[in-house]
Amino acid sequence: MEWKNREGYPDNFLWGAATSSFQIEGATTADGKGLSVIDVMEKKADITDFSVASDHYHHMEEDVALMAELGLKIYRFSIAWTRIFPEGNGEINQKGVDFYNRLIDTLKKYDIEPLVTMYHFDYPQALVEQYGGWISRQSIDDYHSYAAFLFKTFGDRVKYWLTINEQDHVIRFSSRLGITEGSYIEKMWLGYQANHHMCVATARVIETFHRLGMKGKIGPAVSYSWIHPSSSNPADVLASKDAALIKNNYLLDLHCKGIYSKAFWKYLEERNYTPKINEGDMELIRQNPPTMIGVNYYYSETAEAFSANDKHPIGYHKETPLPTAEAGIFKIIKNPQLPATDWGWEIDPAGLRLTLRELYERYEIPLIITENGIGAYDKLEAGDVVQDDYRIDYLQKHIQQIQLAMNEGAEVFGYCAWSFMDLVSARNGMQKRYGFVYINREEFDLKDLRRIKKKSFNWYKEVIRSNGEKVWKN
Ligand code: BGP
Repeated sequence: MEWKNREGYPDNFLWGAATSSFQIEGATTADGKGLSVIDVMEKKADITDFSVASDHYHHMEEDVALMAELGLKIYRFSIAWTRIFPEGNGEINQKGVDFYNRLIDTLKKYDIEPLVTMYHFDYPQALVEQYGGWISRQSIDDYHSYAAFLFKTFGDRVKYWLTINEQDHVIRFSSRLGITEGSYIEKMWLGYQANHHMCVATARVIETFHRLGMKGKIGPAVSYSWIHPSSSNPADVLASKDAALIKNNYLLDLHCKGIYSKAFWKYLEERNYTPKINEGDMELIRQNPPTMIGVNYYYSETAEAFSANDKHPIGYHKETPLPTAEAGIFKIIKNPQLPATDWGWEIDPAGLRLTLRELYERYEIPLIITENGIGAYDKLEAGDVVQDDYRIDYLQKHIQQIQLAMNEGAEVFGYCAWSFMDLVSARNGMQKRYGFVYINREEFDLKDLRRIKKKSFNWYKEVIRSNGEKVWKN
């Protein structure tokens, strides 16, 4: 719809930016930290010097001062489980606890609300070695003990908690579960078992959150790409709906409604992916829905129908990290209407508006955008200048669409751009930069790790100062 009148952002809207521990902290083995599955994986991949990342561990005060200069109201970061429990369970590492206490206190000093992700891909490697990690039910207890410790230790200052980041990605990238062997089908089945355990674990953690009388909000951070049909052919429309179910909606149906929808369960059955569900699991999940949903949105996708045939029977898939095709359901194709980033992610601000409306209409739970941004090959020019106009353009158009979705009834209470500073991309090393702050290093040449404000830094500062009005002006 187009509107004659536009309502502004509410005064208490939480303008923010996000990062995650393994992507910025570095210091992967400092002060007693244990190894995570990501540490092990990145070491093998060897595409960047990951052990230093943006060296936030040693620049924390300087980085938070820059956040304050930017005017952030909220900062999303994750706690590295293995800094707190190096083995995933058992002994606590006080130095890890001290680091996050310092970070939270520094944020509070500047009146920046901490938004804590408890687990952002960096699962303790030791738990994989002890019992297979998330594929064992034991994982539920260990995640719960870790989360309860965080509530008791930091809950006096932290109001907003994200349980698990992008659970769907964790199960589809089997290396993030610590699984290195097995066929695609075996890995998918294990993934859905892990997925079930994560849902039960999340519900237990939310139950404890309420039992401890914690103030604030809690919920998962999900990745969501809006899925358009490739044409008005009803077969393509059905393909887009089914793709949305399998890639996105199944997970929030579980977290928010406590159900495996009928179509999704049949999908799992036909592929032999069905997880083992214990008595009481679904009831526990149903009784403990999240009180907020974190939305990570970068791009939309476009699906067309993909009929099963002899060559591609039902269950066929390409061996790609995320499903881009499943015979008998859908195939993701390029959308000729949309521009794309250097990595082929299709830029679609209206897709974010559609996502927010869809999620709020489906679940009626308050939303916060926990990631949104553009990865690019930024160039540092003479005089410490980074002219990232493409980033300003991307963020401006997305922030406009959020406001429109809110005008149309979606309850959104905050926005965290990805990312506050340059960090190691989850898949593409340091060359793919996202931040408002440039970190002066290359993949292996660590240079001086100097912090440099990009053009987008000053622009976003003005967005926050004007409570969003800036995005409607050039
Ligand atoms: C999300 C992750 C982030 C971040 C982002 C961008 O999936 O939650 O950690 O990395 O995607 O992805 P990438 O770094 O692969 O460009």
